[in-house]
Amino acid sequence: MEKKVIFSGIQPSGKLTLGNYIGAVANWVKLQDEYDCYYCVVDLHAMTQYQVPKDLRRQTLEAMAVYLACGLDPEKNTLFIQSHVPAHAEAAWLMSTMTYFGELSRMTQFKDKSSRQSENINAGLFTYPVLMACDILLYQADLVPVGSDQKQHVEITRDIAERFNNRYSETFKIPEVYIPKVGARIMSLQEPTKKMSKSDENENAIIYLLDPPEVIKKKFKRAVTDSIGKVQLSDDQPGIKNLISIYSVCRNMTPEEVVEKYKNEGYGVFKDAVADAVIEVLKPVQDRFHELMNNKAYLEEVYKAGAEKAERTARKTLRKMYKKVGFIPR
Ligand code: ATP
Ligand code: LTN
Repeated sequence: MEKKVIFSGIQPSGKLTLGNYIGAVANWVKLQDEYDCYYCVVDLHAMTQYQVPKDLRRQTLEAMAVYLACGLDPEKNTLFIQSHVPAHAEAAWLMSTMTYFGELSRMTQFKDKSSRQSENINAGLFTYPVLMACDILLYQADLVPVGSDQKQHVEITRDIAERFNNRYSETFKIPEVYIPKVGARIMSLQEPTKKMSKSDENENAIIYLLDPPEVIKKKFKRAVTDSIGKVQLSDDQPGIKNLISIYSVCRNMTPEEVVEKYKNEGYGVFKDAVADAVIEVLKPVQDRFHELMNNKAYLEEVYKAGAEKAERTARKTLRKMYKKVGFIPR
């Protein structure tokens, strides 16, 4: 039986965070044996915020190195860079003609980002979900593993795909979203009611995957908690709840088991334990990352082979799309 297909991606819009790891990459690693996986560094998407060209180049390569360092095997997965496969941008134009202004206006990411970057509400920020839909649909993906902030984008992908299928006959697989049970939304360490996001200006709010141990310790020590003073799962304690999720994922325990273990400890002790758990998980990732960044030739080999393989699959779907809408083949 053929393996089911997975597609997912991360924007190279900054240094990858613990949120990206727990919400996305750590799950990708778990899925790589069972599925035929396409994992992409979505540089076209990153352009919806201004990127300094040389930083974008570095961040793209670093994201690729992080994928490998976290344990994604290039023999089992197709690892590639979005701009290397032009079919994504081509498909996005066509699909944008089948996506409505009204539905794009309802996207919470668009609303959030346009209030955060009010000086640069570009058209790409608005049509972002169309390109994301094409990423997924070109590979006929069954499953899209993402953090919970991306659920709405997978839903609109399904709507667009169904619309195309209804209008032109069955063309796309309708994908399902896959969200982890714990860690689907790691929160900012400084404002625990907000998502930890790599484009946050406050560095203390974010654990970067490449933060050295002392920095991780310091950031957790400074993490905002509450005056209740008890390690327990309560909506009135978003800071503690977030730390419990992080610990629980890193130590492979349920949140309830974590509470049981730390319910009689103070926040200081618990924060140190969380920091240690994160440091332990990130240590091998960081070691491998530094090795990989010293071997650019290998990284190039991986993303080139990935692009070739991705291109074949994507072209096939794009050709089908063009034919169905009535474009004359060259
Ligand atoms: P940006 O701040 O530039 O929008 P981001 O940090 O939100 O970036 P993305 O590249 O948009 O990261 O997200 C990549 C993947 O990581 C997505 O699957 C997203 O759901 C997941 N992710 C991002 N932040 C978190 C988080 N705080 N908790 C859980 N998952 C997250
Ligand atoms: N929008 C996603 C990144 C992304 C993606 C995708 C995720 C772009 N294309 C396709 C899954 C599938 C984000 O995390 N901001």
